[in-house]
Amino acid sequence: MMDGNGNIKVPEELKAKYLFRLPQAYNFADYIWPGLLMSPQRILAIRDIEFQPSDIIIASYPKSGTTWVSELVSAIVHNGDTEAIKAKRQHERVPWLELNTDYAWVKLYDFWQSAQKALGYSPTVKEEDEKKSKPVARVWFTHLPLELLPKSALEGGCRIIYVSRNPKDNAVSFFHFHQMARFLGQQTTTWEEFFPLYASGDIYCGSWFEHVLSYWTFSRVNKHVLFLKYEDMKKDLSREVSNICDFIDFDLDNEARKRVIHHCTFDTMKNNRMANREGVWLFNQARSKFMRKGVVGDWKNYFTVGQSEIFDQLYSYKMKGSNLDYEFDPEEPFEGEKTKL
Ligand code: PPS
Repeated sequence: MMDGNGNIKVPEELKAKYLFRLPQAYNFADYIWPGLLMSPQRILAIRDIEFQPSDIIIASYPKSGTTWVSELVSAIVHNGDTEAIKAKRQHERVPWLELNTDYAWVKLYDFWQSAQKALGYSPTVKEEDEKKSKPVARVWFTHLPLELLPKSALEGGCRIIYVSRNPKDNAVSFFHFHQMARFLGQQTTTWEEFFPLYASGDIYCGSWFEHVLSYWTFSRVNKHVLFLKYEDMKKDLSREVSNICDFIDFDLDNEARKRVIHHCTFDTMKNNRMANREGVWLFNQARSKFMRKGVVGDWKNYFTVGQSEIFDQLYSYKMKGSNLDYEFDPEEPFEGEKTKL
């Protein structure tokens, strides 16, 4: 399946089927984009955003732990005031950088959200509490490939936290995501169809290898970029919280730190409507939960022996010389996050 240059050949009709199933799909800068959310105009316009040094961008290939890191960073910059952040949905605290906010449906959604607050169906924050819990930094998340990041971010104008995940678990999570994300067409694509598309990178956000390796190389020569791995966070969340705090020069006292860690465990986040994307129109959680399993090693339930062998070959080829490697198997059963306090 892989040629001598590390390319995976995907039948043309499979690629066409994927594009057909992706609502308003278009090609821009050599990537496939879901037209329900993003426009070339928006992607070009954000190239010129001027960031402040305290701003933080959380970047990732989709399904790598973006929401997890977003909740962690949001909790940290709110000084561990987890009660305050429970009163606001994550996307209000950590917006999606490349989302085209000019679309009528986005405006309608914002209006609906405000109406829910006004009618008391959704928590509201009192003005005095809003002031008290003001975050010390602005935070966004993005799935943009490195070369499309705003220029000011590339030039060190803000901090970037990149989170990555082993590509086998990432593929499985992305497969389920395609079934529930309305903007990806709630695709009924089978795993057999999805696997070659993922391996070749003929999908939204392109190749995992290109995305991750470009940010990895960038992080090694730029002090304003922190590179994280999902598997490290599963192993020792406390250590990664310290890592993030050091990176953004922020001190959390011990109590605040405990609160942040508890607030960001899989079970707490799964049951927190403000973090689990419940009620967000973009996702049909009746098909698959956003907070699905949150484990390392779920790929074993999907990859056939043959697919695993092909992927291992591809992985060795693409990652060679990068000095970057991932854990694919949990060392011990992951019954819950190790939260060394
Ligand atoms: S997205 O749509 O790209 O923003 O998705 P993303 O947030 O990057 O990834 C979603 C996966 O991350 C898992 N997740 C977590 N795992 C462990 N602990 C916590 N707290 C946590 N929060 C989110 C989520 O369950 C998705 O992985 P899967 O494997 O599908 O369960």
